[in-house]
Amino acid sequence: MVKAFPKGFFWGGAIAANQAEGAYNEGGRGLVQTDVTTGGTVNSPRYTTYIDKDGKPGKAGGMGHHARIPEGAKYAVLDTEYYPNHKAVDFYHRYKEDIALFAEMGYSIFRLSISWARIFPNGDDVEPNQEGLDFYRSVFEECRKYNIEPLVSIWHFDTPLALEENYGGWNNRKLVGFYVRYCEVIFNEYKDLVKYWLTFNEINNTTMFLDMMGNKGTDADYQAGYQQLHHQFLASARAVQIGHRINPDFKFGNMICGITFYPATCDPADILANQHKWESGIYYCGDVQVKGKYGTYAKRLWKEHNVELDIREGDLEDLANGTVDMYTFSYYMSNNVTTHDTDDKVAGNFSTGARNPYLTYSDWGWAHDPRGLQYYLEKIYDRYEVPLMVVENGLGAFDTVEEDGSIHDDYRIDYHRAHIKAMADAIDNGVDLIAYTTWGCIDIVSAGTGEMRKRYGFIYVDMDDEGNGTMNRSRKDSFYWYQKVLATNGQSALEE
Ligand code: P53
Repeated sequence: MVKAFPKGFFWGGAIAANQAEGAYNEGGRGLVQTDVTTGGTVNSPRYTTYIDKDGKPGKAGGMGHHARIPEGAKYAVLDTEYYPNHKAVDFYHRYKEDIALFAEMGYSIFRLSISWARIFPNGDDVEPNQEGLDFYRSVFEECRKYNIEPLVSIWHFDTPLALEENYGGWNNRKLVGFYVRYCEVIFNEYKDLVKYWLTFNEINNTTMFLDMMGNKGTDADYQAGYQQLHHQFLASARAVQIGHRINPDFKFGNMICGITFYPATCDPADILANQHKWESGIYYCGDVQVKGKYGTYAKRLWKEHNVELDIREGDLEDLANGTVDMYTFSYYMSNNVTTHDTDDKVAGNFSTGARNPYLTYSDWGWAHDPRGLQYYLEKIYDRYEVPLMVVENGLGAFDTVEEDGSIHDDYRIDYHRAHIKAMADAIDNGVDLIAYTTWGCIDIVSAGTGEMRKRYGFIYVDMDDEGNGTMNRSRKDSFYWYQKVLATNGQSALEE
């Protein structure tokens, strides 16, 4: 049988508000954590900036909720620093031009996120911010104009900063209520424009990375991480229930950072360690959100780190009643798990473990592993049997602009072609895969490093790591290649 993508398969691309929009202090928007996060590189971290209790500026290593600012300090934007997310690539003002380019490529779906702080600038405001609501209405209408289905992430690492400061972020159960209120507002507002929603982007990152990248999470880190996740699971489950009442046609997805883990050797201890990494890193969140209950191994995980979860009456019923309709995930790479000491380690941002001799690695240390995508798809589909979406996949790479302005990014084309073939193989093996949205269909600010030069787009944006450039958009070779793939429902990639 000839392999093919099913009729009506969704093809498109994905971005996130804080990495693309810019306009960080326009339209009544409140601050989020990336607004106080500097740029970094593959070898140097991003920093979170603050003013300490004595009024002295400072910066703490790490980003998002992993950054630890001193007691009594307040997050602050400092004059001495450059913050790449402030301008990002100005999608806020250029969305019409960008969506027209996506339509030219032939998108049938476009994944973007709503910035919570545009709707509720402080998170706990009584009334939503009308300018924020109008902005996304206009973006969704623009998509509809071209028959592009919006796929909307409700949270993409961007809790309003005021909720972090005044409530302690997701450590606080009150966040569940604030999130659900935000969801109710956007569901009612966009119920005729948006059908597909993702509740939390890469929800599993909070605990999955605690024992990766050289991290050694303490019991306190795990306690906090698992409690934050419990609150997010509840928030997601309640949002799903409310959403289905507001519009029974809504389809909800979870969203998992999908790393395929392999045992580095056939030592049974490695096989087991790998199985346990799947449980703690990948299944833990998927099981709650898709099956509606904590996994069989969850108690062991909590015990291992002396975690005492605050689970209240009714919580488990909420989780059971708020399961998602589809499983969605990002996929960039695989990782090797081993109990053995090894000198041959991968060092890159967000990739760790023993080097896999069968794979090549990107300039940022991410393994190029299309078979790992097929493996992930088949394993996950067999576990849950709900429709799957690959909502992020791409290659962060340096691009060179030729004198005539062209950009020959064959490496990116090769990366996507191989992953598209792997998806077709998984479909051939019975997997119900319904969508593919490539990451950063347009160049945007890297989440991990804050760089512009780690480019993922099929559309180039003229802008460097210090914010210099015209921000003009241009088409890379991959743009024309993907256009052909979409025009043939994937066939041209399978035949190359
Ligand atoms: P950047 C870690 C590992 C895999 C994916 O990442 C990850 C992360 C966290 O950065 O994040 C997703 O930009 C995330 C996007 C992000 C994209 O992968 O660090 O959902 O926001 O931009 C690529 O190269």
